[in-house]
Amino acid sequence: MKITGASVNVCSPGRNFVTLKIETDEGIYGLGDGTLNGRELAVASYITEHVIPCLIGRDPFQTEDIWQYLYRGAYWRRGPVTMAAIAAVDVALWDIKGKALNTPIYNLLGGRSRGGVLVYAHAHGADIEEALDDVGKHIEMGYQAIRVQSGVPGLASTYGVPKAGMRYEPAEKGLPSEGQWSTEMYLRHTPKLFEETRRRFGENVHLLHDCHHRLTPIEAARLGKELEPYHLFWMEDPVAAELQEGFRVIREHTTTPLATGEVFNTIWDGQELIQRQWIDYIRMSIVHAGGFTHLKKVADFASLYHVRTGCHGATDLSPVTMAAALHFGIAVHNFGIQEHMAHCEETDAVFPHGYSFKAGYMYPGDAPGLGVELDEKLAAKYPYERAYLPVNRKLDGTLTDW
Ligand code: KDG
Ligand code: MG
Repeated sequence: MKITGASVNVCSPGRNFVTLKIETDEGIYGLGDGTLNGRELAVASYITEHVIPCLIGRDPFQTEDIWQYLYRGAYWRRGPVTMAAIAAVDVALWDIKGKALNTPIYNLLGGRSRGGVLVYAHAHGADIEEALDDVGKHIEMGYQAIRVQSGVPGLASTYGVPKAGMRYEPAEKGLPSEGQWSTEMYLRHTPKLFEETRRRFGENVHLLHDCHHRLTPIEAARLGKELEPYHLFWMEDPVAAELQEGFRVIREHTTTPLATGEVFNTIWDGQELIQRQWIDYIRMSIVHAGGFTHLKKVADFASLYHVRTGCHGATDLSPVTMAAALHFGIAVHNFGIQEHMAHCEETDAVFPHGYSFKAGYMYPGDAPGLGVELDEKLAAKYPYERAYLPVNRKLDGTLTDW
């Protein structure tokens, strides 16, 4: 089999997505997601201008060699744009392999290690009461694991909480909006949120929380300690992780489990974190970390150190990545949990898919390959619209992590 052509589709059914389609001489094609929130066109151009010309004529079954060719062959390694482009190619090739062999991708990754993929949903509210109502709604929908975020009294906006009456979607059209941040206010408020959540819902639901890279190690250590009575499934991204050693300080002070890695692109971003057992869950995703070929190696490496997977799955990861994550999650032995932030109706219509949700678990379906399509005609009705993630400032105006 040979690759005969490839094209990049950029569309915006509710939000922007970058999708690669690779075609072969046998009429089989594969899809890959290359979406990088707020930087979509950089990946689209990287793939179109620099990657597609190198793919034509290659055997799509050679996923390892093509991965190495695109990674080592670029000389300029790593980084979110490069790795999202490589992921788009890698996932499309695995989709082709699965279709050609007439089997779902999970069978090529080792087969089923479990019956379903435990997922966590997002609950949020402008204050604790609203957030708790949302937790209740998600429990009624069948979720067994729920991330809880609430507005912080005194702050005009908070990460993870939508503007009144709107669906939560971090990227907004137009130039970046500016949020406000106060660590003091956040640290005073967050333990109360979880105290109330446990009081109302008891211990039979997994609770998660995302600090979104905003604390210093010692601040995160304090929060982790204060959250211990509420037995979180994890505290996510307590600190920005460029400095992996920052996690050592947190780890020395608290038994609250730690998760990080949604912004990592290769194993080298989290190698020390894993090897030193400073984290419990690695959140790297298929789209931002080079596809199945690299993420499988990360998971296998993590398994040696009792670290489990907890892949990023916000709405900026397209249904193509969601399907890929479910094949991955059902197959890898050290799977922990999968994030599930449901897409809007427009997105689901543009990407018809076979995966499903039932009673807290998701299932990849049994279609050959990924089990996701791209309706190109419908996609054309939703042209790309420039959008950015917000930026964040402390109360005195200092720019800080968002
Ligand atoms: O594009 C950025 C979002 O995907 C990110 O802010 C979502 O932190 C996130 C999460 O845990 O889902
Ligand atoms: Mg996060």
